[in-house]
Amino acid sequence: MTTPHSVTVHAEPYPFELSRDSCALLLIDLQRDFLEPGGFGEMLGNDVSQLRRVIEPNRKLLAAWRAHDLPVMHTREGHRPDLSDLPPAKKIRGRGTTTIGDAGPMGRILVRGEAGHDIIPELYPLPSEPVIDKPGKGAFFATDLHAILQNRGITQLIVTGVTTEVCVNTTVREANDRGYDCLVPEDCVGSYFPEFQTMGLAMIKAQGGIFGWVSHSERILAALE
Ligand code: TIU
Repeated sequence: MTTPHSVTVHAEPYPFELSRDSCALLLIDLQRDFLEPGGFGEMLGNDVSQLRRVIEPNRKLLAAWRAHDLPVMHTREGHRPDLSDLPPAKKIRGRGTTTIGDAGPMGRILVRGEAGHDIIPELYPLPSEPVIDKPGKGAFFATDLHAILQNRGITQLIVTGVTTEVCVNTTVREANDRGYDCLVPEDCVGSYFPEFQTMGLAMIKAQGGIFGWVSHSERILAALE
């Protein structure tokens, strides 16, 4: 629906009516352990350059959201230092020699308060921007994100971050089931695997936008200006 405070963003499968009054930018898990050389992601053999290309477009989108005084929220995947919120199945998954909670290259892996768990400096949250600490892949599971969004009257989410097929996709699906409209700018989400990047985006916009819309940060910025 077009309103006086809405702008039209060119998107697939059809244009997205972005309401300035009710649209938050949600940045998913842009954490040092996933993106930085020498972090946990790279230790597992992943090519972090596939994720690092999202930093600059996210920086521009974040700057625009802040300049327009629109709501911004961040998430981090991680666990309590005593690991009491870490499911045993998640702890042993992958059969790795080093797993969540163990000492890693930037502190204990995916443990809150450790250096590698924190958000990269390029996209660091302002004190006024809520940071949602989540124990799962989806940002709604076992967090207060839904309550915060409802309290602020937010019904639309621009979802960015990493990784496209894991935490971004899970969050978009969770948001969709809770009634939110989600728009994913393709240049602002990243996967270690190019084929998952392509299919992760294709799944969102398939079947008439089964989970949401896909666009590009430049199209969102053009609509806002
Ligand atoms: N944030 C997020 O996607 N966490 C992951 O574990 N992603 C992987 O791709 N492994």
